[in-house]
Amino acid sequence: MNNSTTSLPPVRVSRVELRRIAMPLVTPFRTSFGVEADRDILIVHIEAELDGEVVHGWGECVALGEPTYSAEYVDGSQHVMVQHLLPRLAARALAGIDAADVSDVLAPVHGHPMAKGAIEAAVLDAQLRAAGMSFADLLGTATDSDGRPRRIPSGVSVGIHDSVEDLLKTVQGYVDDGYVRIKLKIEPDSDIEHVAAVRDLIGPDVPLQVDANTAYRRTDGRHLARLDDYDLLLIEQPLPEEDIIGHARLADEVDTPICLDESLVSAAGTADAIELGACEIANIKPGRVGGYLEAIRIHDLCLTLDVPVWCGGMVETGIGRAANAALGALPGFTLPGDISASARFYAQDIVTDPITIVDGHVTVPTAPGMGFDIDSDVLESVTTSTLVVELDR
Ligand code: OSB
Ligand code: MG
Repeated sequence: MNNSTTSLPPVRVSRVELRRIAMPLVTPFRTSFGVEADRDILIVHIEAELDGEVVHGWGECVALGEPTYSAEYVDGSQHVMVQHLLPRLAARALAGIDAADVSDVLAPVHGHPMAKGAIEAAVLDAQLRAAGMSFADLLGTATDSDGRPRRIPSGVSVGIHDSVEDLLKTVQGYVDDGYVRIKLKIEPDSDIEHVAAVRDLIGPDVPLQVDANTAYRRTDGRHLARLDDYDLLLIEQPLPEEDIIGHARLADEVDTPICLDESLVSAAGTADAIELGACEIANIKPGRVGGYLEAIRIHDLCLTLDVPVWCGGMVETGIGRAANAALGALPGFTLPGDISASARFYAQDIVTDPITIVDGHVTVPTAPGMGFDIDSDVLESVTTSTLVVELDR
């Protein structure tokens, strides 16, 4: 796949359904920016047509309920889609559009990568379904070199716990589930002691990393260097997203590799962060960078520059989770991703074949489209509102 086309036949899109769903989490998920107990998720459903056949396409917008991870939030994503993105897309979509065109058409609107990425994903899903091809086939990640179904190692992201005792119980549960890598959410006052206790529990051989979601300041270098004692794979996004130079300085002060999440919103910006020495490892999240196609470009860039990458998550349903698993099997993804089982977050997923883990691994899904099929009954039961946008009026 090159930059300007997916090489799939374009589809005509006439109708877009914006569906909001309410998804309770199995346990509240606490990060340095807040606690999430229910996900309010915007699903983009397009009705498309190719050679007289109707095809559907689905994309998940990963924006959270509040603008606390990044500036996007789900009400804002829906608003920008209805008022600014879909009107700009309408003419092209009606005439026939390729997913690779979406970001160019939407480029006049600044920001809103999660909203744009969800639309692009829905178009790509429809094109792939029309072609009877999976995203993994398009990427070449469906099978390993022996032709067997491809499996990728699965890591789990563990929220901040008030007590170390509770944290250890939670972590032990995930180790028992088979997860091959543990990521601890941290913040000042819930960091060194928590990491030390978890390292002691899991022993030296289980890969461990931490994610601060911007909770530290430039002056915290010496404090964060204390994490060097626990053999962590990486420290994810310690400083505010715009502080690239601060991350570069931290990378000199701390032995543990510095990984960026929030700071990376495009391939161009990722190249700059790497050149400045701020990004020793990259977390690639398709929603944060405007879609799967930009995510692939960042992967390709990092592979060329020898920067290890891994696939992040945004507590996705089976829609985003399936696509992340196909993406996360590309060769540059040399570290386990936050691609856990659907059941780590949801008692009931909205897809017919939710992601599971077996022996610590996820099998790359190969269903036509982005790798999932919608369970319409479940989807209906969790839908809180539906807004239809007809592109021909
Ligand atoms: O920073 O990686 C993050 C969840 C929501 C928002 C930001 C982040 C996360 C996670 C969970 O860490 C990742 C997942 O398992 O989906
Ligand atoms: Mg993160």
